[in-house]
Amino acid sequence: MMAGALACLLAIGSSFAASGSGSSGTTTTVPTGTLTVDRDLMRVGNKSQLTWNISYPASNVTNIVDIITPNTVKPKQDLTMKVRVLGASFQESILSFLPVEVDMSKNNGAWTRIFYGLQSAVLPNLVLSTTTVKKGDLINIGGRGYRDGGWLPLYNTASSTKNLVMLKNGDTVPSEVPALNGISIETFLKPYMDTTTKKVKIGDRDLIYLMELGQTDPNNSGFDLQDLVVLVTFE
Ligand SMILES: [Ca+2]
Repeated sequence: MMAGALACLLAIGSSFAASGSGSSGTTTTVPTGTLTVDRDLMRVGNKSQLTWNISYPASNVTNIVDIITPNTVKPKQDLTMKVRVLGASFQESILSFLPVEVDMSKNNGAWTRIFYGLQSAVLPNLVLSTTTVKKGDLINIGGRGYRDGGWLPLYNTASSTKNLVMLKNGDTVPSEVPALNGISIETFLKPYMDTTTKKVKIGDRDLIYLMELGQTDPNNSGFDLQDLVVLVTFE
């Protein structure tokens, strides 16, 4: 009886190990956990109680990159980084859009422009930048808007600011984003937010950057973190 139970446990353990290591690449970790039996010895005819406690590895972008506070990305391995702009809804009025810029910096070097233009120039499926990043590189993303003849501040992941929020799959959408009430969320943001659970819906190798370009006061109704939205994917 006891020998049969043990053989069963070993078989379960090895099948978990096989599926864990074979799924995708080198970063997947094997599920871990414990199976316990409620007694060491048993008479024939009695039943034992098995307790299961298994943790499956979270499929998450932090398996392949570290996040250095505030929001600098540091790859754990060599990767290809692709940048898309999902939306650039920086507006002067309801009908008049203003230009925005998206910049990238590697290893604290100069900012390089990835995108410049209006919402009408945004093609969310188009990869605007494909960059090879190496293990240990420091990757920062920034954005700014152009208004009244000049550039507003460049909000970026290297400095602490409420104007830029970087989120991964499953993160809770910040309360400033109108996804929380589901009314004034921008159409371009809808596919990436679950308005019921208030969580981010992106791939497990993606990061989404939400930027407020025009307002500086989070309590202002115009502070909605959807003036500029960028999606970064690591492959
Ligand atoms: Ca805004």
